[in-house]
Amino acid sequence: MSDLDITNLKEEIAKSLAEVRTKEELEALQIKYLGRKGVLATLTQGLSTLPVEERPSRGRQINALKQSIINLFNEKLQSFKPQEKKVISFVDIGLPATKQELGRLHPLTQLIREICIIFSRLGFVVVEGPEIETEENNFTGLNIPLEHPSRDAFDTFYLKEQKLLLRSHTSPVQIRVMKARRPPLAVVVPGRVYRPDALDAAHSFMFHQIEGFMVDKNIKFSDLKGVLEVFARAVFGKDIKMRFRPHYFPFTEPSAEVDISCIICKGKGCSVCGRKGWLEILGSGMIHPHVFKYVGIDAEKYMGFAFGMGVERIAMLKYGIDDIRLFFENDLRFLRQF
Ligand code: 2U9
Repeated sequence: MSDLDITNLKEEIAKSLAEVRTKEELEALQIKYLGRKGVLATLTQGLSTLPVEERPSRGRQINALKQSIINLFNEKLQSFKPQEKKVISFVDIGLPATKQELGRLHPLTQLIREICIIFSRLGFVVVEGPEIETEENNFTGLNIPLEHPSRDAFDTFYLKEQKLLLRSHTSPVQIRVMKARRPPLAVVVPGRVYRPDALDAAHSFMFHQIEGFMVDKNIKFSDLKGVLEVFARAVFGKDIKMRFRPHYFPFTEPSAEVDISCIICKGKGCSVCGRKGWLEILGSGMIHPHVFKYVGIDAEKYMGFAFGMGVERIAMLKYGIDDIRLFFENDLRFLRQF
């Protein structure tokens, strides 16, 4: 092999390497030239056919050629290694941003907070209590007699242990507060309550109540009316009318149910209000002297009003929802509207 052949071979390899695009192509080329039966190996084998005195210088030539070819292959191999720094520091500011799904509060949580804020502006404090209660707090303290149907196992979830139950209303929290603190008191209590009702469009075995009470010297029924009017206007709009209908609750005397003029037909009568023109929103009354006696507050000295409402009912009226189950099914098409 002449010097010219060696230069040609180097150029031939450099040209082939320039066209290589993949590691597989590079490997194939490597086998062709540097492999056991490759071009370089053949050249080396050819040494034995030369006269003995020419072999050393030709051997050195072939070795130098082999080394320079190995260098060419190594250079090409380097070009396939990932250029890490460049890739990592590359930020394409033209790409659209990844969308962040924002969560939100459940509509009932939103409404509970809204109602609590309305009452706290009027001076009420918010108190929460346990969902597992005693019969005393849930019934006895509230002047609910032993034979009252709400005490029946069909109307209250009783637990096996220690005569405990799942509270059927939030009123036991008010008993706890009145036992622990002295008047003047103005308290609202939001929370879950439980009743063994079959699930349908209007009933759920778990729902939410907010109730409140105020106790001081000289608290009158007119104070109750004023507070509830501020509440109803804030939730349903300032144009609504209100009426108090006489009713009976064991824990208040006198008692009244409160209606607002129908927010759909403005009192004319429609399918939502059952042609009555009025929607019932809550129960209320003046706290019964028996309740004051039970918690150790002097009923001769103090007076108070109390009210209670179902939050789901308020939400259904406010937003025109006709099925209570929508609140608990976790359907995002419903929840995203709030
Ligand atoms: C104490 C004394 C009295 C709270 C009251 C109501 C009337 C009432 C119901 C409305 C619909 C509950 O969700 S509902 O089923 N509530 O009608 N609640 S007065 O009276 C109290 C509370 C605590 C110590």
